[in-house]
Amino acid sequence: MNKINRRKFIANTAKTGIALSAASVVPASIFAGSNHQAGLLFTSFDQSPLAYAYNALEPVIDAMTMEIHYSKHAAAYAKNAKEAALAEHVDTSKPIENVLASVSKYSTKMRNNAGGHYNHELFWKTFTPNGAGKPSGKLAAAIDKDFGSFEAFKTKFSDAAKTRFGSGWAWLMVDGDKKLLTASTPNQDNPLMDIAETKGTPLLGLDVWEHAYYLHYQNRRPEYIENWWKVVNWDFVQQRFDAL
Ligand code: MN3
Repeated sequence: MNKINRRKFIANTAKTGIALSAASVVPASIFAGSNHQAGLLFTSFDQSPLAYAYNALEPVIDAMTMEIHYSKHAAAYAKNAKEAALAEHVDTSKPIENVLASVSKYSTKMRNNAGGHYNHELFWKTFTPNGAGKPSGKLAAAIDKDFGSFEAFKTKFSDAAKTRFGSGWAWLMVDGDKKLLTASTPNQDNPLMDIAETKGTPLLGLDVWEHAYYLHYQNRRPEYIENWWKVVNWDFVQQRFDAL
């Protein structure tokens, strides 16, 4: 299924009320091929290397937080997701998105760790030391259309991140009609999961677990959120949007 047909299929599927994520309709051969968009839309069970140094995002995110977050927390999600996959007969050569789309059929260990692994793999890619501060092009136009303005979107997203009680994530996502939405999910859940209240494909996620900010910001989650905008890799977010 090519990109256009896939988009139509997803849109039609959404209209008929059948819940299917983009990933679940994509054959594994696309993921495994050489000319694919694995880094954009599909996620391996393996942890990818970081594209920048642990200290590259300072002062917004300090080096020690990055190191512990990537090499301990996120590494553990990846390891445990693989363990769960082995125990639950999941083919780890296929994108993890397939598991997320039917996560209700799997164990709590799978939900927490496959979710955690996916969320962090996306998270690392949405950072850059040289953030443009805001999107441009088609994504900027879509944000204006669906939220009114970039500032209105920022407020809505930041509110979702600030008001998530306990641990979780805030999301910018698209639904089957490519409409942009914000949402927040508890723990390591995400909008690809069949159990999610608001379903869609995440473009950008913000980790608001204390392990993501406590060393530097302590209890000041709003300050972490406000500073985080400075290191968002809008080029990457736009590429994801364009690839859907
Ligand atoms: Mn985290």
